[in-house]
Amino acid sequence: MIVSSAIAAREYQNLIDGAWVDAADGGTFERFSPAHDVVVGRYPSAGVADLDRAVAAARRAFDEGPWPTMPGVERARVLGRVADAIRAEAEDLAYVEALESGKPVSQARDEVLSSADLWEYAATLCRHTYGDTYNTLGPSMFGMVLREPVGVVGMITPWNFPLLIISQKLPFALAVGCTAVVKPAEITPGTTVRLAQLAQDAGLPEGVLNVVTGSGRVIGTPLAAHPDVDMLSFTGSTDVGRRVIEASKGNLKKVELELGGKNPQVVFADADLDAALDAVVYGVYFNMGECCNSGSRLLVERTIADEFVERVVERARSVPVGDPLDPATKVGAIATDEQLGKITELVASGSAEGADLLLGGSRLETDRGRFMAPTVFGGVRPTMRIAREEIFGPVLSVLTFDTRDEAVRIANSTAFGLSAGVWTRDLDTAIGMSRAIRAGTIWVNTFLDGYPELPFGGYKESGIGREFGRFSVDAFTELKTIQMHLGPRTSWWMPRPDSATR
Ligand code: TXE
Repeated sequence: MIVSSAIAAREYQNLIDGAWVDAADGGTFERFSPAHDVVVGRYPSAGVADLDRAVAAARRAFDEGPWPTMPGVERARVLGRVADAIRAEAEDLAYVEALESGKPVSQARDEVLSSADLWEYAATLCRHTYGDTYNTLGPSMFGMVLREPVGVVGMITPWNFPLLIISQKLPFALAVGCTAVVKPAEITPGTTVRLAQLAQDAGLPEGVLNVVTGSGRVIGTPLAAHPDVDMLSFTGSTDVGRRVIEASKGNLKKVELELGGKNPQVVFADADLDAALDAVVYGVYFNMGECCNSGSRLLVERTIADEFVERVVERARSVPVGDPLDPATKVGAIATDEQLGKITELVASGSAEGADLLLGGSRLETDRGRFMAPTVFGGVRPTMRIAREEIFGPVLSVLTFDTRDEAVRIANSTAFGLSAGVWTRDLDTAIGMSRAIRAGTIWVNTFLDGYPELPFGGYKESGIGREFGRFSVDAFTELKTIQMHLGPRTSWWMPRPDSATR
């Protein structure tokens, strides 16, 4: 395995009220590369005092403006400049992302460009957010519904797609005039801090965007609980999502959650099996399986199961695992020891519950870093932990079905409902499955595509609300109803002066 050398640590600060600052108590923490075991970033370890200052800045920037009332065209220009800046810095952002997360740099590059696309799309919403009017309430009443920014939005993001996930939230909130306090995952804060620099350079007014780096427990929970924060947008694990809801109850803030998944790819015998094979392998090993949309369950029709699974194992065996900085790598390092521990514990549970380990199953022997072998389990039953729990690693659980109804039952048999893939050439099966699977996104004869225009989010325990697209505006806005009376108003009980004289 190639292991890159000469990787230098970078120093970062927090952005609070337009100024780059250290933590008030001077505390710092380090992030190391999970592939190379060297320090790649040093960050302020923000505490509650830093968080309070960040929230106060966002509050002032919202209450006193000018951002929320600025003409949409001006906000659009700022967001457009951020998109251009992300593209201009794509190589460096991808490098930082690959080093901190362990993901292949080629994939990180794609994500950076997709992030720019999200900013560019959100810029269009600055000029295209509007309410409603009611001209049907009678001659003396006119009804208007305004969309107003919800206010200060707290954003807590995870480590698996740091720049992409903040770009699913932040530009959409900014587009409608919100201000923000962002807490990136302590494992991968680099690109979020860099993004804040680009946004500042693009002309975002002071205090509109504040970024604080630190632990979820120390500043994440207080951010979720903060009385001056109007909304919380969270992406991460379902467990922490529950804790965030708990913490947010004090001021009943709006909460939007993107959580885990245990997503099935359902392969019918009539499908284009070569295409399905490629997408199954890609769907589960992309981003080392550290992906809420990971296609971690393969549901395959029994008549083709033996041969198809044999081909999946064969293909999975040849997936290039290695140094994230090597352009040929498709599967990089696992983000943390804790995550690797969770993966190996769940793999052990699969064997203990009687599933057949067909490939992998253990950590790879390397001089440095933490790498997991692509793993496939056959003979999985829906009740096993590896069929129900999000592993967040390169582990595929294969289940078989005989009928479409059985496929639906198995697909819907977890607490999650984020996404699913359906592989068939039959229109009835494609539409029937798409309707029957309870998940926020269904891919038919494709997997893991995403467009800024199309909403994304989960059913059941996969989340609350939707990101992307024009629907994301719903989350970051409040509706205000204005009822306007026209002409003389009929009094409650007093006769009008003019009518008394008649
Ligand atoms: O996520 P967390 P972790 C899942 C995945 C993974 C597991 C743990 O299964 O194995 O989560 O990963 C902040 N109050 N996903 O621990 O803890 C934290 O600092 C407020 C799925 O990294 O959910 C980070 O910024 N905030 C997911 C963010 O929450 C808290 C992506 C997410 O971290 C907090 C990532 C607290 N008490 C992990 N504790 C997906 N579906 O995409 C932590 N945080």
